Formats: sequence, C-alpha cells, structure tokens
Amino acid sequence: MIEKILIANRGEIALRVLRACKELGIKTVAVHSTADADLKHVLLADESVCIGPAPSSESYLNVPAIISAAEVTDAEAIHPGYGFLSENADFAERVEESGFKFIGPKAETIRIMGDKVSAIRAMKAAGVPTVPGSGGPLGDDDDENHRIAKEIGYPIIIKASGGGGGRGMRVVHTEANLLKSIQLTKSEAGSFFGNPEVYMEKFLENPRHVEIQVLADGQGNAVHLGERDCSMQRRHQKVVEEAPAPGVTAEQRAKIGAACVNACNEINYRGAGTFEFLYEDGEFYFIEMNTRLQVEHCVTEMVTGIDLVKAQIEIAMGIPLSLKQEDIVIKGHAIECRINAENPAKNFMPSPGLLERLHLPGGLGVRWDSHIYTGYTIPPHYDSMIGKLICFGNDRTTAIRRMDVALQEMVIKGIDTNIHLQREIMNDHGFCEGGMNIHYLEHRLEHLI
Ligand code: MV4
Repeated sequence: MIEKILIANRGEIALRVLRACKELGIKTVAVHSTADADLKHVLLADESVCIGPAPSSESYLNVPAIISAAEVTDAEAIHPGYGFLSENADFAERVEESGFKFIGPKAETIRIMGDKVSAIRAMKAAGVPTVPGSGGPLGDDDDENHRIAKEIGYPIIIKASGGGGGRGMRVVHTEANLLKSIQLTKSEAGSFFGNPEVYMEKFLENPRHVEIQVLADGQGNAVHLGERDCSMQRRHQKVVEEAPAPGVTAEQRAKIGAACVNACNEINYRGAGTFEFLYEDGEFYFIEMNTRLQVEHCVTEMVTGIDLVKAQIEIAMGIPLSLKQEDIVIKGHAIECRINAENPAKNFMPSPGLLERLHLPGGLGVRWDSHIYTGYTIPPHYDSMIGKLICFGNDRTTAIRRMDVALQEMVIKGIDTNIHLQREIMNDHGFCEGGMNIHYLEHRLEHLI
C-alpha cells in the first residue's frame, strides 16, 4: 500500500491527482514554486513544500529539490503528472534509486520510448503498424539515403530520433533537397536534443491524429480503453479532443487496440500509456508512444467510466489489473475543450493576471477540471492552459451542443481567454461533420478569428 504521494506538478493536473489520492484515502504532498503558493491543490494538500523560484527550471524541473521534499515529508511515491519531469527517464531512475515509487513506467521503458527510432523498432517487432520508413537511423551513405527515399516515395519526412511532439522535423518533397535536409535536421537535432540521429518516414499529407489509451500492470495484464481524436490542433498544441474518434469502427478499434495490448505485453509496460497514430484512409500508422498520463485523458474516462489516475496509483501499488478487456465498453461521446489564458485575436498571446470574477458551467454531462478560483492570479511563468471543459453525451451531436451551452455559461473576467474561439469551433460546420485532419483548425482559424 502507498500511504502518501508527492505530486510533482502544478495547476489542474496536480488537483486532478490530489482528488484521486483523497478518494483512495492517500495523504498528499504538494510541491510548488514561490509563484504558486496559492494554487488550489497546495491549499488542499495535507502538506506542501516550496521547491524553488518561479522559473520551472529551478522548481518543477529541480530534481534534487523534489527528491528532498519527498524525503522530508516521508512520501512513498511520486506522481509526475504531464509535462515537466513526467517523461524524463533520469528522473524516474533517481526517484526509484532514492527508494520512492515512480507512478509511471520503469525508467528503461521511458528511455526506449523517448528515443523515437528505438520506439518504432519495438512497436514494429510487436506487430503495431508503423509508417513506411527507414526503420532505423540514417547513415552517412548518400547513395543509400537516396535509395531509401526513392523506395518510400516522395514526399518524405526526416525526423530527429530525440525529437517528438513536433520538434526536429523536416518535410522533403523532391530528391534535389534530400541530402541538405538530412544534414540540416541532423545538425539541429544535435544541438536541440544532444542526439544527431535522424530517421525517414513517408510524409502523410492529410492524416488525423488518433491515439490509443492503454493500462498495464507490468505483471502480464494489459487492456486498451479505445481511442481519442486529437486532430484539432494549432502549432502542435491540441485545442479540442474527443472520444471515440469519428468514423473509427468497433472492428478497427478492436484490431488496433489488440496490437497495442500485445505491444504492452512484449515490452512489459507498466502504468497508463498512449500509442500515437496517424490515421489516414482508414489505416493506423504508429508514430510515438507517450509514457505519461495525458491532458486529454478525461475524454477516455467519460466514455469508459474508468478513473485513469486511480488506476495509475493502484498499478504503482502493485495491485494486479482487475479490468478485463471485455469489461471495457465505450459508451456515448465525450469532447474536451482546453480553456487557455490567451488572446486568439492577438496571435494567441498569453494573458496572465487576476481572475476578478468567475461563473462556471454545470449540468448533466458537464465536467470542469481546473484549479482556478475567483481572486486567483494566473502567474506568467507557466503554460497558458487554465482548465478543461469536458462534455459527455449519448452521441457526438449531444456532446457538441452541451459543450456550446456550457461555453456560453462560462464567464472568466480579468483576463483574455479562448472561450469564444471554442464556441466558434463547436458551431463550425466542418467540425460538426467530424473527421477533421490535423491541418483543419489551422486553415479554419484564418476565418474564425
Ligand atoms: C508526421 C506527419 C506526417 N507524416 N509523420 C508532428 C508531431 C509529431 N508527433 C509527429 N508529427 C507529424 N508526423 C509523417 N510520417 C505529420 C505530423 C504532424 C502532426 C501530427 C500530429 C498532430 C499534429 C501534427 C501537425 C503537423 C504535423
């Protein structure tokens, strides 16, 4: 059993983890920067420790300070949330070496998935469909690289093995640009990620971003919880997510889900995880695996009824997964709108500041995951996401209408937000049709704002 958990994060996800701990009767330790003493979860936690000044590099990324906080409060486990240190293999290793449980996969698994070439290799070996590509790092043989690109067929994309999430990529449309693009991507990768290794894939022009959620106990039991569609994004920041993905059939879900479950067993995965796919013409192509809880986990919770954070904690306690695949039934439809402190009309400029007045929505099928409260000041040092509005309905249309009504009710005074933009999206013809690709929002934004 775990009796006390240190939450190594801030904002809405720290509160989300705190709520799960309280439900399970587990004591909580909040850690925070000097700019964050008034965060809601800090006020609600059993104990709190200030771990450094406002910049994340000196607080939420400060490994020795976090480990020390766990030591002085006698916490037994550390939940990393998302972002910050959640996918840092060295951190997971340090946590375990210091005698604490890391609520996530083994450091070794995080390391394999952090290296995109080794992640793709592992997935290919486990029978997960991947994008046609080099299947390994590109060498220095120019003729060989030309041959690989020709075989894949242009356009191709060069990606950094140490990249991910949209960093360190370059599309090549013609043979004439291949060699200099490889060189440029390699040299950027070397300076950004300290790893010059790059690989090549067929460039898919109009895919959707569809990801599969899994839970595995590291004791031979794994299940998938269906998919989420996260195609509505701007500059690699997701704006709206939903589950299930429009148009994905039960048969397709079962097939790709089984491949992910098989991969979890092959790599002896432990914890919650997400397999990211590009989805085009009804086919799934694996691109990356996320070894953390994700921002958009809530839409999966709403359509499965499963508390993913509780499941993560139970897995960390060593409790065998009691869920069987046949117990997991996808019911209804859930949509999540990320609410950001930003001004879409001013190039999405961040808008921190005092929340003078709040009116939050409610009603059947409405969930608001946020740490904000009247009188709280959003600090300028961190991500602009201040909450997630999640609406559930028996079908997609109901969920969209419910979201529009909830957005209409929501009042946040004192700062700029993207609430109005989210309403425009809920009323956008293309969005309401479903099945948008990853470029849809960026193209529509030219008209919406
Ligand atoms: C791709 C791609 C097209 N073809 N790979 C961007 C983020 C990173 N996770 C992978 N990304 C992409 N990889 C191939 N072979 C297009 C993207 C991409 C993208 C993917 C998911 C969500 C948003 C995106 C926005 C631009 C490009």
